[in-house]
Amino acid sequence: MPLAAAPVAGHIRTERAAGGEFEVNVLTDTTPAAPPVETLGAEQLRLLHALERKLLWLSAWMIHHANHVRPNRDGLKVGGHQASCASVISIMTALYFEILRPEDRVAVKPHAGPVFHAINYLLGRQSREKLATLRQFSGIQSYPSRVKDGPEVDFSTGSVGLGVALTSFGSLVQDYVRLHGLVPAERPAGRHVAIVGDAELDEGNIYEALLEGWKHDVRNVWWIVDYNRQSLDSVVSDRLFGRIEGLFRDMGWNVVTLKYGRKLQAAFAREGGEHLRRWIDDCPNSLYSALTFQGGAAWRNALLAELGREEGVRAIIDPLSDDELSALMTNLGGHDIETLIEAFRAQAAEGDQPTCFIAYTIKGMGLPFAGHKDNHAGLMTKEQMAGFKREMGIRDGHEWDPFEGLDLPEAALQGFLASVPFARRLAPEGRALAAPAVPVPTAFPVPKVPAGRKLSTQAAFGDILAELGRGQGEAAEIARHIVTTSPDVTVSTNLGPWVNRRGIFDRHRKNDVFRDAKLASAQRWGMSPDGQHIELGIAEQNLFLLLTALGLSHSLYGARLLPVGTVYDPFVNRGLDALIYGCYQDARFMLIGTPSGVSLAPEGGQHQSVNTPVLGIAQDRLASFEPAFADEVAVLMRWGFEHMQKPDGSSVWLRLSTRGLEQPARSLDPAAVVAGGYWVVPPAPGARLAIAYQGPVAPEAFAAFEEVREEVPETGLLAITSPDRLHAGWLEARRRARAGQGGAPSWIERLLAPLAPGAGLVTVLDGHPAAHAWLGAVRGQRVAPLGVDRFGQSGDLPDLYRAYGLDTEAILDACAQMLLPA
Ligand SMILES: Cc1ncc(C[n+]2csc(CCOP(=O)(O)OP(=O)(O)O)c2C)c(N)n1
Ligand SMILES: [Mg+2]
Repeated sequence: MPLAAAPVAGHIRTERAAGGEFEVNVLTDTTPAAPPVETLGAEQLRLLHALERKLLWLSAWMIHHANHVRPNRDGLKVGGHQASCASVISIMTALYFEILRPEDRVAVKPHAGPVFHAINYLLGRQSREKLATLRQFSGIQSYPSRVKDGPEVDFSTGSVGLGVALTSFGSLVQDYVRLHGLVPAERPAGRHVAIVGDAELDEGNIYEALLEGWKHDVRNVWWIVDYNRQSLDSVVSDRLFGRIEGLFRDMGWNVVTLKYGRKLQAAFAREGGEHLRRWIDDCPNSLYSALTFQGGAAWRNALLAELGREEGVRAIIDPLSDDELSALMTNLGGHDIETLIEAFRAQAAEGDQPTCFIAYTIKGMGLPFAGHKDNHAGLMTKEQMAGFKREMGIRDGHEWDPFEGLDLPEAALQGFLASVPFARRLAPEGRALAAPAVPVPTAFPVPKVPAGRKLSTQAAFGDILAELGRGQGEAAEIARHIVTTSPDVTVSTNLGPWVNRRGIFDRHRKNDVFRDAKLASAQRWGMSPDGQHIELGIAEQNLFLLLTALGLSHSLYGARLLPVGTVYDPFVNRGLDALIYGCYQDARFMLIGTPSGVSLAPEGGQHQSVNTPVLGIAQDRLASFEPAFADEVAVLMRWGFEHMQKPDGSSVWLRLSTRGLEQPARSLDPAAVVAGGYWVVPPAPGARLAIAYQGPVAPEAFAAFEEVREEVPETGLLAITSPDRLHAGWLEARRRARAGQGGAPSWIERLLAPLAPGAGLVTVLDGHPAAHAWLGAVRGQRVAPLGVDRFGQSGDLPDLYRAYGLDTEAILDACAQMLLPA
């Protein structure tokens, strides 16, 4: 069935805007309508308060147990963040036990990991044994991790800011798969929720994502900021959030500020209450934090000194004990379950506008170091814990009991937990969905080049993708599932022909104005919900976050996508943390880094990528390659689409070039290309010399080889397509050998076996030579690694290759050195 005709859960409405009239495809939200905003019943409130108390206890105990109860073998601090957990208890109680639906997807702020696991424990989705393994090997990770902590985690977090932004891209991807009819229409669409530490909003990637989300009209996203006005080092500047609120509104977000809880609001409503409100409103964050830490007597002194003479104020304060006064003064919106639930429900009933909730909280609320500016990594002492334990009514030996210390019948608590909406199963397979693999055609078309014409790997990539984009024959299915994206370098990375065939994705149908006006352009850029290219602004972190969301689609939304993202290879560095983050959660995508190295020549300078081959070796869950010829590109793209879908596969990175090369007429062994290298000309047994090349410097290596062979006929010529795969295979073989498992030698050991033990290997790539320098360790051969270790000079190819020592002369010199008697 052609994509355009796929059933779409939604309807079209026409909207008018400054740019004219356009159609809006409105997804039907099959989520059961939010209940009308109603006040919570007394019984429900009691249950929720009991669960709040339990989460506060369990999260603090998990961390205490890891630090003080479990044996410590190395004397190192285990750590954990009791104060960060305490700050967000009420927010997470309200969400998980009342507001969230099974189809919602959540990013939990990293330092609230223990609260998250405690919630799952209460819901019967986490074991008691596992709770005791926080930060232990194979135990619960320091921060929620999709890969290590199991299917309850929707988005990993840890590098602050990234998980937050990922929710926005997740929502976009959910819309994409629904509009393309790749998921059953009856499956409800979820809301994407991030529970955000306020310091996370210092990260620039948040604002990049907000801008991009606005462009794509992202809906159904909630960011709930745990506004404790504390980061790691300090108390946050007072006036900052006024600015931040404005930024959200400018990006089309609704902002809901939850500053005061019920008790304070009731106090404000009394005579003199206005003075109290103004005083708190004007109170600097640091003073408020200090008074919170000091407690009731300090609050009384401060309030009496400043407001004692104001009408009505003493009548509010005087009847209260120190503890009651402290409870009143710290009754902020983010700690008041009723305020929270009411606000969430009201917003849910409101519609799908992205919303930022700013929930005022106190870091460490309910713990001895509440409000103290140094509490970020603070842990309760054993004595403090003993007091806290008494206060919580926990008997020795019952620390992990789910209902210990709660003054409600166990059956009532159990019944409530079983009935919360989030406890329903999303699908028979659980929270992590699945989608079958998309069949990949047995061979990909290799672009045909007339004799004498040259072709670059970048052009070959564009041609192959465009050919797949025809969706003919065997390619029909894969073409439906490929989705491309690029941060404003779509045309210059040769994605143009694919985009012309498959269109640009947008929830709103927008015509191509140039095309309608019959103005000549090679690009046909009409936008529609059927399009298969997601065009991004330049910010590279957004590219990697979108690739991450697309690359998790099978697991999050039950629809298999084959994402392909193109970026100038040097600017991988600009988004590197987000790329690593995507790999960390095992997202599956194909990254095309092009152009790369100094071979982009006059266009180079600041655009040269030097370190990327080394990054490709070092990054886990990312198989990286650098082909030289079009037939290799075809092999690697085909293999990549398959590898991306395998349970034990990974993402794939192809480093490509704009340098055109004459294409060899030959038949290739695809397995060798994938394994990382092959002999173009095998060496004679016992040869003293070989030349190895990677990528676009092939012609220089070929020329040097022809000359060397005249004098040293035994020499071999090795094509390296992936130092990463060679290196990984070598390490794996060594690991197996150490474990006494023996087995076949690695591919690189086999490749190098015909050379003499002390043979010289001259290697060359347009990238950092460290990518090859390790080859000498494989069989003790000597390596002369040629490559680029300086940066930033543009020029033409002959000048650059000469300057950096990649030209035929340099290769010949290195060969000569290798042949000199030692
Ligand atoms: C990218 C990144 N930089 C630095 C850190 C170290 N770090 C961990 S938490 C934190 C401050 C967190 O403050 P906030 O987000 O307000 O959380 P909370 O107050 O709730 O603990 C910092 C700087 C990190 N985890 N990630
Ligand atoms: Mg904070």
